[in-house]
Amino acid sequence: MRNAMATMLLLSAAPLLAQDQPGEAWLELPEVWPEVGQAYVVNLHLNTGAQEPDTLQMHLNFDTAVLQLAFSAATGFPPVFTNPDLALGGSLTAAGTTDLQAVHPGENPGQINILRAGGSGDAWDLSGDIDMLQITFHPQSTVPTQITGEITVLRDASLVEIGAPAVIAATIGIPPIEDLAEDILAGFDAADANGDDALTLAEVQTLIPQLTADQFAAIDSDTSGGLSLAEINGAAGPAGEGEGEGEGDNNTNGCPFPKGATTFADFLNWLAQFLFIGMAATVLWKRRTPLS
Ligand SMILES: [Ca+2]
Ligand SMILES: [Ca+2]
Repeated sequence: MRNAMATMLLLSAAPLLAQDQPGEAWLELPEVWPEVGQAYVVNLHLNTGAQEPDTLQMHLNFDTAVLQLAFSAATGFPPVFTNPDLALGGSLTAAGTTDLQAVHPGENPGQINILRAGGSGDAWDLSGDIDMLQITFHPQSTVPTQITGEITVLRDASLVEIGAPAVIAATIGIPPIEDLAEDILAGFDAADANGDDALTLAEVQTLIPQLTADQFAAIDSDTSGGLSLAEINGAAGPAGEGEGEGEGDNNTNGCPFPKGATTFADFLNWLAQFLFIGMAATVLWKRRTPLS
């Protein structure tokens, strides 16, 4: 379970691929980890399918203890915080679209509301994967946090709904080394391009583009420049070992089952095969025994 959670964390921390369902929105994240004091620019995409939308309503939520918008200024009354860093995406700008409202409400600084109230005959002249917004955050911390939200309304020029209400979610922040190790473990074979049973920094970065040399070094305990399964298992901690076993933390090198999920899993696999062969042999033996 933890493995799966860690994988989810990383998958969402990596730049997200385009969604293929009309009506979906998603966040494209930078290929670097967030840093306190460094602008962190997130791009919001929207897939309108083949339709040219005319009406849009969506919102995003984020934790202001971890993420703050780069700049906010109150305008009008009641105060509405309009953020210049909520820049329109390239494709919207190219289409000459200036009527998208993106507001950062003063009464709820952890929310961005995005609205485009159109009407029949007032459709945007664009479709497909649209760059909606570029949102500049200033990370206050690098702990993993989520940006969530949803599209509630997306309609075409005939006011036909495009897709269904869709959830928007991404996790950003730097996972602990043991979570990183678990994700490397899960993608080990795919990342080991040259099949030498060790992962170089470049190979690991095909899996986790944001992984830094320092994070790599934290797992490369023998400083060989390559990560072996044993090193990654060691960095992954006891999470991968049997939850009910309780033996992982106390394992030493002298133990018949060295610390690591793979080795223990191999043992279980061997045990299952042993039992299966035993059962098969019993069945065969019984079949060969004449009925009396
Ligand atoms: Ca390799
Ligand atoms: Ca090594």
